[in-house]
Amino acid sequence: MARSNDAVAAMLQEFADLLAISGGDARKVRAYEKAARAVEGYPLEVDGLDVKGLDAIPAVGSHLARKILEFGDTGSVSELDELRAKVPSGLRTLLRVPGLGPRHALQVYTELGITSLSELTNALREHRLRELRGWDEKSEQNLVTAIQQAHGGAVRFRLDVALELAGRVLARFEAVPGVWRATYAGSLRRMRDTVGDIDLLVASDEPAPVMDALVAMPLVARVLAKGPTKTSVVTDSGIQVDVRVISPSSWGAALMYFTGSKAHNIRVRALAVRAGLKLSEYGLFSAESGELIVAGTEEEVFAQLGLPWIPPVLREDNGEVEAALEGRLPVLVQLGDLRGDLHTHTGLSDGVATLEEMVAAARKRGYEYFAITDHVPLASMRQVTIERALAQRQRIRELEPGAGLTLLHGTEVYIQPDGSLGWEDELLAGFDIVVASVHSYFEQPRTEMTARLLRAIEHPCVHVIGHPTNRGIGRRPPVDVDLEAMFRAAARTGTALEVNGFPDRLDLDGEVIRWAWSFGVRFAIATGAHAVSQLDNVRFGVATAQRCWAAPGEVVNTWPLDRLRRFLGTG
Ligand code: DGT
Ligand code: CA
Ligand code: CA
Ligand code: ZN
Repeated sequence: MARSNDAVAAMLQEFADLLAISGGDARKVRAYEKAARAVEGYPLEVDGLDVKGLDAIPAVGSHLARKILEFGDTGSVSELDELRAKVPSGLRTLLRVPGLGPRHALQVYTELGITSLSELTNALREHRLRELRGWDEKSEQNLVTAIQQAHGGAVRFRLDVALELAGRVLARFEAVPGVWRATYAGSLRRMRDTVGDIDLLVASDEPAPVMDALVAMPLVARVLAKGPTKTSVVTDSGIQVDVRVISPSSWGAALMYFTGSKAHNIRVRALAVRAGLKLSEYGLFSAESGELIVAGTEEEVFAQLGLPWIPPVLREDNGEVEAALEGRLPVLVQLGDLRGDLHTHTGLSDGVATLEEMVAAARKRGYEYFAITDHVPLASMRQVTIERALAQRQRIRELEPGAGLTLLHGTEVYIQPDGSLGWEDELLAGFDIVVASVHSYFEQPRTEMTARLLRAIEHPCVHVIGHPTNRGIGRRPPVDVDLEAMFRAAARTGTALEVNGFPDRLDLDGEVIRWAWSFGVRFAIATGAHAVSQLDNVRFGVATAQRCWAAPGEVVNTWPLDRLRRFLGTG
């Protein structure tokens, strides 16, 4: 695959777009566009061509040939860099949106203040573009389709997918000579529910071999830009990866900067300014003398600003900087605080592992207790009759003495459209733990959905509401429910709300948890695992709870068994 041609074509296309946006000559814009297409389709690798060879490409004259050579030699083009500097970064981001084009990018940027793909998709969802001059319902829909096609239906990517991909690229970097450290930053390090792109940071005094290793990786589908300090590629799964190579001496400052969030960075930089300092990705400097004060580790930079180290999950400008200044950063729930999983499945319902396998895996994780909560009948599933559930209970009781942990025999019941649970109360009362969740009729109107969930919450046998809003990341919006009414009922009845760690759920999610917390709601961080490997998803549940400052005490499965049993009414 002629990858250098793609990179040059992307460079020329960016040139054309930036020229168009900054009011450049229309003929010149077209010339760059034509050259981009010609290079893309040219049978020879442009990397190996001299001026004469480049000149021979249709639509490429000696002027553009020199630009292409400069790009090949330095990884960048000075005239393009100047153009980039003139165009705000938000607007440049929009230029990369498929199907938008420079003219419309400028329009939505100036008229709607949109600076990112996610803001654009929100505006599309709210039908705000069709209000603009020259737009209508049809052109709006065309853009939606173009974005969906380019992004395989999802504009942002699942945390687990991004994490796995980042791990593969970082493993490659660690094998490059001269690399001192390599890690992920950006929204991935902050463990946001989804990531827009992956930001990787590499500490090395020799950037070139790192960038070469990256673009040579088979998983790279397209090189967007390749330079000595920053390279951006798109992988075969459609995720963009931005790689920055920085000097090991500025590791801490660079990690802080590229971890973000942008809003958090702005807040921290303002603190620096007030202290007569200047903070950048290169370090913390004296504003007056320009002398470097500190840059090596995040802890040092924070300390010089009078702050404790702030965990990345909190860096969203949600008051964490103020809290840090006042010494009241929360004690966050940690993975190690969890004593057990309260929502798991086996082959009795739709899981793929046996009861014995799940229990052995739970023990290996060091859990003190473990709940098996197979589903109850659903048309599309093998029936879990009460006989089979009771047989499972018997096996659990037999297994428990040698299991090395306490086993809870639970069930996950489906909340029917009217809020009933489909099982007799006497049967439900026989389970150690009952998780109730909505698995159908997601489209119910708000009043009905609220009444439905409230009835389940108020049911005396229900201990936990599973994945309470039922959103499916990239596939289904949350149900329409009066959250406040749900929180009040959960707090009043002592029903825990689940923080489901499955990466396409993460439900409840960050903002919602923080709000629920103010009502005194208790949470259960659980996986709903259907396989041994999925027990690992608990870490995403923990990160989700951490993002909204959850402390261990609020999470029922950090409690010792006797306290949990009292909560479940079985102690
Ligand atoms: P994403 O990719 O949409 O999930 O979110 P982030 O937070 O990873 O954003 P991204 O990839 O655009 O940038 C990574 C980090 O780099 C961001 O969190 C903060 C830092 N950063 C990037 N551009 C700027 C900027 O213009 N100003 C400041 N202060 N920080 C920036
Ligand atoms: Ca990012
Ligand atoms: Ca990025
Ligand atoms: Zn489940």
